[in-house]
Amino acid sequence: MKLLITGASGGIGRVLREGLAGQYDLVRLADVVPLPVPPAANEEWIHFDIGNLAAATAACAGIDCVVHLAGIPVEPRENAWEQLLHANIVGCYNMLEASRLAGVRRFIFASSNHVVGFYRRDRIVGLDALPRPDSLYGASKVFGEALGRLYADKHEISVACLRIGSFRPEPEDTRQLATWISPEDMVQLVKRCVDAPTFHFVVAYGISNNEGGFWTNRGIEWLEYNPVSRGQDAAVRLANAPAEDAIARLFHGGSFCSMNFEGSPARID
Ligand code: 15L
Repeated sequence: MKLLITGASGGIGRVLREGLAGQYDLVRLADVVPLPVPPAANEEWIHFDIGNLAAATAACAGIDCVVHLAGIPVEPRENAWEQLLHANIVGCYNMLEASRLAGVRRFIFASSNHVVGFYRRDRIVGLDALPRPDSLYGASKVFGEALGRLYADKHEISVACLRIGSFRPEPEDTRQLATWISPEDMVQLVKRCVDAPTFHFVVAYGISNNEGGFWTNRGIEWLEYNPVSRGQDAAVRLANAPAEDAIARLFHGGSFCSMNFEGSPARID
């Protein structure tokens, strides 16, 4: 099994690299910035911009599974559309199309919980919920998931879309008690998707074993993702954390929902 990890120098990339070390024949690590630690014996470093299809295709040569983490991981405050268009829309298309051209058979996409950010917190959402993005960032991830579905159905690439919650060493605020995914669980989830017997298309919520979570992975027990960390263990430490604003606390996406909000909460069921 030969992996390509895009965004390998980022927060999730670094943790995956460490957590998957020595387990695959090759891990090709791609980023536009250098790796914090030089490549080990079964690793390669490759520098390319995901905006460049030819470079992306070359990066996919000989690869069995792409783990696509690269992209803008937040709602940018400035030039949001231009930044997201390049990194999350064009970049995601290029990586899927490069995978097709290079004969990659499996693609794991770092999607986000912000594809369902405008669901109300009293509603637990499963894997078949319609998208309700809370930001341009969330909408860019909806696009990535849709494109993934297309490449699974039309080009027979196995695609996994991981709706990652709050990836942090520890929960940092009260919302993250529900949305947290620990580094350990993140590694487990990606590894399950890499190692699973052939599948067609799957969506999974990237969350730890949190009490009071907003999302359920019911229906994909076959993936055998069994998170071990528990957000609630940080509840006492966060008892006096600042309260969320009036819009953020209504919806799954928290502060992504209140950013630039001009709507009427009563109309959002
Ligand atoms: C995300 O998708 C972001 O990448 C991350 O930085 C967090 O903000 C996270 O969602 C979250 O919802 O907490």
